[in-house]
Amino acid sequence: MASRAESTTGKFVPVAYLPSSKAFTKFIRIGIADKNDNPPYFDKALYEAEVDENEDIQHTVLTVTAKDHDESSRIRYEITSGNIGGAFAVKNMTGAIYVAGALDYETRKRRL
Ligand SMILES: [Ca+2]
Ligand SMILES: [Ca+2]
Repeated sequence: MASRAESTTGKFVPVAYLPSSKAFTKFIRIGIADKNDNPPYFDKALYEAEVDENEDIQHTVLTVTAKDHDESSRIRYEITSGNIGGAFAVKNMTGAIYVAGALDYETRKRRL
């Protein structure tokens, strides 16, 4: 019988051979890597928040959260449209949307 040992690299390697035969057993461990083949999705179809027009810059309005079925996905957030005047910004790692510029109710009533 061949015995086995786990090497430091995580592969099983044969450590003993049958003395009277050239036959031996190899142990191979196969890891399945998760390919990034699923698109991320938000946990809600619509996020709503109210923000006062006098709110401080950097004030977090709400935090959006996206998920992904792939283990290998790293999600980054950005605002791609609708952010006229740069009134809002998002922290790309956390999805926290915060006030980035002066808000004026009369001119930016329907911006997000
Ligand atoms: Ca996958
Ligand atoms: Ca993905």
